[in-house]
Amino acid sequence: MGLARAPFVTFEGIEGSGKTTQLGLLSEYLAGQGIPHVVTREPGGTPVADEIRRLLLSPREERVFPETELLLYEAARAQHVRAFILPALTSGKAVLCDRFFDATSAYQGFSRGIDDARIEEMNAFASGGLVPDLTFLFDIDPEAGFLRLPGRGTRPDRIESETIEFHRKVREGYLRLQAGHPDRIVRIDGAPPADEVFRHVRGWVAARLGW
Ligand code: T5A
Repeated sequence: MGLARAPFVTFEGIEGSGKTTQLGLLSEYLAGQGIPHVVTREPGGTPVADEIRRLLLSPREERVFPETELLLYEAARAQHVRAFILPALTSGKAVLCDRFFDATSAYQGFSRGIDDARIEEMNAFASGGLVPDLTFLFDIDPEAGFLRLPGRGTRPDRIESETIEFHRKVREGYLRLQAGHPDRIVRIDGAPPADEVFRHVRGWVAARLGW
């Protein structure tokens, strides 16, 4: 594998794609194998980043402009990478992260319309050049994803309350990213039952990371 630090694995997809479920299954599997790892998510992962998460996701009357949204996601990421992700990786713990900078490319870039060059520059600045070793993209039709959300038992947040058209563009953005980074981003069909999806995840982590 040849990494100077533990592996960094990210989980991406539209709302209801099942990425949080798959991250949990992989964490259980790694715990069973005695592989040291931590689980985290974006936006969030530290007290400061969690405060930014609340700012970003609470439904509110005032319009939040795409530029504001981009800067807040990147601010949360800058804190998360330096205060949590890098210390874990360099101490030998793998990091499983629910969303990372590909979410910014898909949501703020492709769907909100901020240009790619700016997003790439901001992603690189906030992440300090850290790039995931492996990214899973759980792909599902947005209508099917939304049908799953009531099962979670939480109310839709500010981004989930966007139109279905917005989420279709996010999906398209993710597929375009996967096509541009086929070695790093693995697309997995998110529609089958969770245990079936997880068989693919296990296959990939065995092949790519030796887990
Ligand atoms: N965002 C985030 C940006 O705009 N830019 C950024 O840079 C970043 C980092 C984060 C929001 O912020 C946006 C994207 C998001 O809108 P969040 O609360 O973290 O918000 O929400 P999500 O990441 O969207 O997480 P969700 O929980 O909504 O979706 P998941 O993770 O796809 O779904 P999951 O696994 O929780 O499953 C949802 C339901 O489906 C069931 C589960 O049991 C659960 O009930 N389920 C399945 N049912 C049938 N078959 C399967 N295979 C299933 N897998 C799960």
